[in-house]
Amino acid sequence: MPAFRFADRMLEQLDALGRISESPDFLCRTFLTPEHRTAHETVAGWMREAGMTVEHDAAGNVVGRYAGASSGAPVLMTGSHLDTVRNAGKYDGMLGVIAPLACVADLNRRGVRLPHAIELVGFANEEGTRFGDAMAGSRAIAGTFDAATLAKTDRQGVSMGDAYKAFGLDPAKIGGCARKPGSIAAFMELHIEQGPVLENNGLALGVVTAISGARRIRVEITGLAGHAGTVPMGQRQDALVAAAETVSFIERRCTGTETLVGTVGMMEALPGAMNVIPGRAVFSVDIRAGDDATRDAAWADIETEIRAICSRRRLTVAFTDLYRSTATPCHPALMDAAEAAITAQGVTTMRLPSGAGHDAATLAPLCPIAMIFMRCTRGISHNPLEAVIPEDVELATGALLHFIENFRPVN
Ligand code: HGY
Ligand code: MN
Ligand code: MN
Repeated sequence: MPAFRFADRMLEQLDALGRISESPDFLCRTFLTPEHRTAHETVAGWMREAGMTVEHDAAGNVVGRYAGASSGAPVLMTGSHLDTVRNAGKYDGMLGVIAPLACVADLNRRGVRLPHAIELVGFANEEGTRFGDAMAGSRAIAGTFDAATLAKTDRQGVSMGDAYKAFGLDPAKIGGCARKPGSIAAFMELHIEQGPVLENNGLALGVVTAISGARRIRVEITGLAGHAGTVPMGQRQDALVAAAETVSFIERRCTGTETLVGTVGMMEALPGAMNVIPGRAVFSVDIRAGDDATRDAAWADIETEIRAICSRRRLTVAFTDLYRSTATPCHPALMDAAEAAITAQGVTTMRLPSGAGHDAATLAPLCPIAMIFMRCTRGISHNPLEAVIPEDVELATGALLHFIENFRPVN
């Protein structure tokens, strides 16, 4: 006898998706790879079992549809991403696909048709792990996909456009994924919080108020490679030392301002030999804040400081913008509906911003958006230690089902 109405099956499905990885050693499932296809086809099978029709769209998303009581009914869209970061946890994104799937399966079991249709999307490339640029799947649906993105290349030099073709998709058809304005009544995303706030407040679920806007920049510092044993310390043009100074400055500049965060997640010292002074340093900067002005002011200071460090050390520097998203508020009436759905589960809740980016923010130009956060253990995410409490999964899915069943379009 299952312990829960939803969570037992859901946790099995999340475990199954957690085993679909490019590496036997850790979870990594990136854009336009065989593992992308396997995960999407697995979810498509579950969608069909739940009574949905399924489409794999030209952008690489998997889209399930549960018709409403009448044709032409407005559409409530929900979902999240099925791709992951490297060495990922198995709930970031996937929870937001498996929970609505459980909701639709329950509606289908009960023979319930709602005044609105439900579209459940497993988005592609929310993380941007392979090409740096993120949100390709949700941008395609929102109608904001930029074809210039197709020129972005992965570490092997493969462009996104070529990867689409190798995957069997025609990038020229991505524009056709765009939903017409007004065709989607709202988008609701359930996601783990990926931070400690809910847990610190002893709460299982929260209502998201706004989603931070992020910028990702690639920085390449060039000096002069040299012999580690012969070049005196005062005569070096060491690119890695300049990069190290930069990382410390980023931490100082981003500390002390509410919602502002700065991260250097990737760093390469080239040519990468122990007895060679690094002639090049290539690294990523991820900078975010609750409002774009705070974020952009911080980046302006960081860029100025990098240029000063390089000038002092007789180095050159090049910046490449990889990704940019804007800080996005959630819809007030949908936040109220989400709060009502949570309290209907017999628990209290709170409202909180999201420091993480989400497909929901990308869909904001298309329709009103809302998010429900679910507690994750110690707030850990983007890490295989990511963990959830089955009772929370049950509560979150009950709240999501309440939101879905009671949804009414907002203006
Ligand atoms: O980076 C993010 O905020 C999200 O995990 N893509
Ligand atoms: Mn993530
Ligand atoms: Mn995510």
